[in-house]
Amino acid sequence: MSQRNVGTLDIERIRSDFPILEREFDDQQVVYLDNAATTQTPDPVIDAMSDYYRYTNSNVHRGIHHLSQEASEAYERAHDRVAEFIGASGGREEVIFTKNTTESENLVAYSWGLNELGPGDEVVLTEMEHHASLVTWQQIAHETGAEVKYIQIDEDGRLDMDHARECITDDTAILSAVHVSNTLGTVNPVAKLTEIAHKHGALSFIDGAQAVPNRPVDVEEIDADFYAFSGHKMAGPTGIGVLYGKKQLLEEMEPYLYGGGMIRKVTFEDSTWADLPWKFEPGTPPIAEAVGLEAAIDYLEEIGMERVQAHEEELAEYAYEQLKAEGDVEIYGPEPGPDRSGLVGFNLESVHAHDLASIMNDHTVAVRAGDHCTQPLHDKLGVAASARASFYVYNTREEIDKLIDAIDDARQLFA
Ligand code: 7TS
Repeated sequence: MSQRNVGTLDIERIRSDFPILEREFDDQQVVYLDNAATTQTPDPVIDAMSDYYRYTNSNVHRGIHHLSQEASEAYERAHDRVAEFIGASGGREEVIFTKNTTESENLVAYSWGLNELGPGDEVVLTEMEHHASLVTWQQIAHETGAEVKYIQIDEDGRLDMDHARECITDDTAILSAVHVSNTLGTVNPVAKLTEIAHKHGALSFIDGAQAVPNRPVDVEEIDADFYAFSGHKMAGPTGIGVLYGKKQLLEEMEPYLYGGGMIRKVTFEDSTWADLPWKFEPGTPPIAEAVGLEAAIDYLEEIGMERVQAHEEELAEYAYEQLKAEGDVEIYGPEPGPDRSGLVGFNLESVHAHDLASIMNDHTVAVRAGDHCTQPLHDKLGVAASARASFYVYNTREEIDKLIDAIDDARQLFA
């Protein structure tokens, strides 16, 4: 990639790395504003993965032959690269590759939660949790007799921190909080929440699926015990997610998936486990995806995570202002500022979110409509669904103008 502009992003250069953005439907170029669901993949990531399949493909776990050694090295190195990217000083031992954020949540819930929780224990979530965390902890609580509590949100879609202090008590075993809400765009004070949890001897699990893609994240600054995210939301491939965990905790935890690759010694009677992180990575892992994730990190770091964040915040602010100026659009989440990320959830008064998304699709504007896997939060907002525009490094103000045109069209059609 060429040298980028300092301060702002060289958007044309970046867009040229994403061939999919040139796609047209009905002679209109696609306007992709569904990045919170999944981001697009730049050429360097696609190339890294296709080169892997062309020239290196082999199974890992340190086979004797050259190809397996090369594949193993690439796979292991990707763990180091992720550790460095999120500030995990324990290196690869603190980075487990999973399928996605959801699996990372399940790993901790089953491996730690099922063994550690019992009646009298409390799991504290927020009202803005994604189902990945909410449903998972709910089920573990049902199975163990633990109780789930929710930190409320205020009218602006921020966490009520006084309520957080009430909810987190000495009975709290774990706090599981979303770093950035995929529905409200709220950026939560996860370091503060973690500090409160730790004061009460509880662990903290942070869902960073919507944070790691668009802002610098340092898991040790947050002091999170666990932190999870997905490759496909950060210019990387599907099929790979990350669970960061503090080494000592991971060492103490039992695996919850068993099989080859995660063992040290197996007899007919019993088995012992491999070292971290392999203890939690049974079977053939996502090797090409790990190579792709490393390439995605290289790509984002070359742009600079501060600039990724600044670009998204600028677009979110522009979208927020434009939507507000419409007069009949209800916008969810905080006003633009440091605690709002690069996505905007909204509803047009007279039009159902699904109809709105369908009209937008007629304009080749891709947004998401639905409950965004936050049904209880939508219940609280008093709506069944919302529309959501979410931005990434390649989006422009002109694309937001097209979103607004589509809204104007929808209003006329349904008037
Ligand atoms: N946590 C948050 C905050 C998310 O936004 C998502 C996905 C997940 C967890 C689960 O990630 P996965 O990679 O395991 O699927 N969110 C969305 C969304 O907002 N629209 O589609 C997926």
